[in-house]
Amino acid sequence: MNRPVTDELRALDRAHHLHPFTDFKALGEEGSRIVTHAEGVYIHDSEGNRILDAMAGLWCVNLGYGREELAAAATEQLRTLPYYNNFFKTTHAPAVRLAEKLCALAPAHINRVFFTGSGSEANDTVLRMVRHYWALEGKPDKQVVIARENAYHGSTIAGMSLGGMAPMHAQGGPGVPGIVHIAQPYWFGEGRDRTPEAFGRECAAALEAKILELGEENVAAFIAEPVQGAGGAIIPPPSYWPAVKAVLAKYDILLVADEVICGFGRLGEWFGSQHYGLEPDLMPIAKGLSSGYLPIGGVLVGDRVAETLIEAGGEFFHGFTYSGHPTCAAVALKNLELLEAEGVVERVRDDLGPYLAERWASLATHPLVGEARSLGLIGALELFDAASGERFDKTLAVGGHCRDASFARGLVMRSVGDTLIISPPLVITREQIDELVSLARQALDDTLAYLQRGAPECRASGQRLSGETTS
Ligand code: PXG
Repeated sequence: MNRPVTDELRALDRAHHLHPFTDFKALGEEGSRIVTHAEGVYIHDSEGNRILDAMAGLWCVNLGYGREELAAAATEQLRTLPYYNNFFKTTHAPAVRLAEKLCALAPAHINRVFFTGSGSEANDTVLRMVRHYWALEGKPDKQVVIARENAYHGSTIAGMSLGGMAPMHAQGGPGVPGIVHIAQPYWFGEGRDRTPEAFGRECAAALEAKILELGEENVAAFIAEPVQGAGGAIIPPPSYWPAVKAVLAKYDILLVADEVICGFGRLGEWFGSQHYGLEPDLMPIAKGLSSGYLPIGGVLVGDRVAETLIEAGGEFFHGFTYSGHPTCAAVALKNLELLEAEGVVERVRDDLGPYLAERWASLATHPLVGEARSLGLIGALELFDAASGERFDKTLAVGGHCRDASFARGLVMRSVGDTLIISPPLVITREQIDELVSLARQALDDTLAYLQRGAPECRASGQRLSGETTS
């Protein structure tokens, strides 16, 4: 450990750096962990710890850390053409080749892509594009987008508005008008008094009820993550998507599948939509597109929407300086080529996903765990009080405590309230999955010991528990 450098960086961080989604004051008191380097599925910090990164950075490092081929692709492109735009009738090979590759991987009805710099920008693009589409179709009243509570679609104003995160809606003034939210298919959190089957159908029925309430003639699109990520790795009951598909088939409404997390192998298919047999009109993408090595996103645009936009003529007044950035595109293309050449997506589907499912399910017998679920390489543990079958009092911050215990044991998990979630790099091995599950069990044991030591008394004395401050 290099203590002077760590101390210096912590002090400078406190003095000058406002972190995303962070309580600035609390983090200032606690100080940041400084990540120095990474390889494979492990990150290293400045205090000499090696930590298994079961969040793949922030749901994005699908190919794992330290891939020389990606560094080489970036270097080569930086030397040849580091930047040029795609405005004013120009383009360049990396953007074109990446567009072609993405359309080859996407379902057959998707043959166009609009590039952005991030997932949030992708969803801003979605909102502008669906409304423009309906205007071109001569139905300018079709403006409203139906989204879901507790969804995450980004942190720009449009991304936040499409998302259903109540704390985000409560800050920064009003969001974009014309966006409404319906119930999420979160069985453990909101439907445990029904069967998953019935609850899934009920959530789909909420979509139809909302369409009827608004009037089909006013509804532009329904947007949803195939599996909700940031909301808590919420895998819908098996009845949900078929019932939603049946509703959408009855009405002329576009389907937007937000693939920012589910895309690029996470669920064992190239896109989460393919796992559920969806045929979305639009698919926002980012994160795993470049394995997070460089920032890039986009919207995959199905033929129905693309053909109208193209045939109508007239400019679509939308785009970003970094739309199709050549260096980001070159890295993304190499990333897709490597995922394909190494059979990563198939391995998640046929081997690693089923293996994780079996190992992860073994945690369900732990006294703190109410449910252990996974699909592909996404997983969640729902913490609860086995004695009562109820959630813990929020002030105990049990999830935050477990997340910190996990970090201390050498495993990055993320907590969303009292839900612990994982989304490891897709190149994780079976042995590393064993290590992940064993470290998660130790973190659960530590958390149980903390509760048995009398966490409520800690609270009553006003002691702050580390980890309750940052999400
Ligand atoms: N859609 C989905 C489904 C996402 O998960 C975005 C859009 C926005 O992407 P950008 O690139 O603009 O961040 C995301 C991002 C978390 C967390 O705490 C998740 C995201 C971002 C930040 C934090 O789990 N997902």
